[in-house]
Formats: sequence, C-alpha cells, structure tokens
Amino acid sequence: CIEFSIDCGVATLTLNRPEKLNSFNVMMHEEVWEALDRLKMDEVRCLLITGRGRGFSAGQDLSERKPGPNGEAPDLGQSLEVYYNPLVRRLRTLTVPVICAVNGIAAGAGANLALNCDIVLAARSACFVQAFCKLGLVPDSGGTWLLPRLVGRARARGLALLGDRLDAEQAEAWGLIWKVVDDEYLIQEAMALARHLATQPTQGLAYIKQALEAAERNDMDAQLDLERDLQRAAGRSTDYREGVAAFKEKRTPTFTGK
Ligand code: LHQ
Repeated sequence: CIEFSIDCGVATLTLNRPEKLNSFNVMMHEEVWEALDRLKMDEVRCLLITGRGRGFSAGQDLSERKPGPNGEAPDLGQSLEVYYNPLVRRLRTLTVPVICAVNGIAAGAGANLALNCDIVLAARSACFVQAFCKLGLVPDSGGTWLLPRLVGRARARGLALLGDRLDAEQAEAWGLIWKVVDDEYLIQEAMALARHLATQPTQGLAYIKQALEAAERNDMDAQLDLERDLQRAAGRSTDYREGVAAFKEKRTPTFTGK
C-alpha cells in the first residue's frame, strides 16, 4: 500500500493505492507505521509524504467499514483510537521536518493528515475536502483543532459544515497550506525543498518545531521560558558553532544535524 525510500537524507513515503485514491485501510496504516519506525535512523533528516495517482488520499477506506458480528455499527472511535490518533500524534512529534506534497484530491482524514505536516505543498489541480459532514461524521485526525487555527472560525465552519472542495489556490490564499506548485513540478519542488532541509541544522529545526508546537498551548510567559531553554540547548550544538564560523569566514556552512 505504500512505497518507502531513503536518499540524500530524505525519507520519501508514497501512499500507493491509486485505484482507491490512496484511501486508508488497515494494511496501509500498518505499513505507514512501520515506515515511520525507520525514520529513527540517523541519516534521515527530512520526511516527504506524497501519493500516487490522481489522489493524495480519500481518507478512510469506506469499503472496509464492516458491521460487527451481530450487525452492530462499527466502532469508529476505536478506529481513531487505534490508527488515526496515534498516527497524528506521531507525525506531529517527529523531530525531522515533514513535507507533504499533495498531488491530488485530499479528502476526510486524508486532508487532515496532510494538514498536520510542517510544510504542505499542493499541485495546482489538488483540492481539500472536509468530507466528513456528508457522512454524518466529525472532522477527525485533528481537523477540528487545526482548521480554526489555520483559517479562522468562519472559514473553518464553512469548510467543516459544507464539505465543499477547496481548490489548492484558495487553500494557499487562506493560509491552509504553504504553497501551490504547477502539477508537473510538484515532486521536483517538494524533493528540492526536502533535500535542502536535510542539509540544515536538524537539531535546531527540531527545537523550532518543539517551540511552535508548545506555542499552541502556552501563554507568552511560558513560551519565553521555553525559548530560553531551547536556545540554551541550541547554543551548545555543533551546528550553531559551524553556522557562526561559516558566517565569519564568509563560506557556506556544512551542518551535520547535531
Ligand atoms: C474510495 C474512497 C474511500 C474507498 C474514493 N474509500 N474507496 C476515520 C475513522 C473511521 C471511520 C470513518 O472515517 C474516518 C475518517 C474519514 O476519512 S471519513 C471520510 C472518508 N472519505 C470520504 O468520505 C471521501 C469519499 N470519496 C469521495 O467523496 C470521492 O471519491 C472523492 C471526492 C474523494 C473523489 O471523487 P472522484 O474524483 O469522483 O473519484 P471517485 O469517487 O470515482 O473515486 C475513485 C475510486 O476510488 C472509486 O472506486 P471505483 O472502484 O468505483 O473506481 C471510489 O469508490 C474509490 N474511493 N474514495 N474513502
């Protein structure tokens, strides 16, 4: 259900069930989880996630939702508890930067998994759909938390309650994603960005991610304290020393990620 490779410090995870628009079944969840285990290797300094075919992901595979043995409704809460929530928590706490290249339609949990990544690029033909409301469901995988923060109350409500397609350009204009890229350059551009990030001060980027994540909950006072602590740690890193030395010597720094 997925392809996974590591090259030049970049781990690339490609969702690969194009005939089902890369919707998530149990096997795909398990393969993604195993792939994320492989990021622990030191050489990985950036993760790039994308999808094969004309879709990024249509969210949960709806053909998999079978009733229980006595005909009772499947427990969707359990599906979130076991698969989606751990995946979202894991994605959000990865120390390496995570780029998502949204190659086509991103619907339901597929849209929200993308929005949990650090930098979201989207093909001009891609779109985002909070499809949940059309099934009587609630935006999950962090959707109800993310949407108001990304686009504000009014737009979050419009997206979640109407479930309309939001095209990539509008998503960029609203600040839902980082950038739209012409379809034919999407992977190229995403890979160039990933390779760039993989040469940067990886530990420093991890501290930045940690600070921004904490800022979603902290008040200014707590955040100032956290910045002090992280800056103290960052100031002891090899890459900080290298960055300053390279600046003084007017040369390009070589960061090791430490
Ligand atoms: C699919 C799917 C799909 C299976 C397209 N499943 N086959 C979490 C926890 C537990 C349970 C519930 O949910 C969740 C979170 C969620 O993600 S809920 C939201 C689930 N996703 C959706 O509601 C989106 C359903 N899909 C669609 O509305 C459309 O397919 C979109 C708008 C994404 C694309 O439309 P089209 O471009 O017209 O493509 P299509 O509908 O023809 O789809 C192509 C094929 O992919 C088709 O198969 P077929 O064999 O007929 O060619 C679809 O059945 C299949 N497919 N989404 N989620």
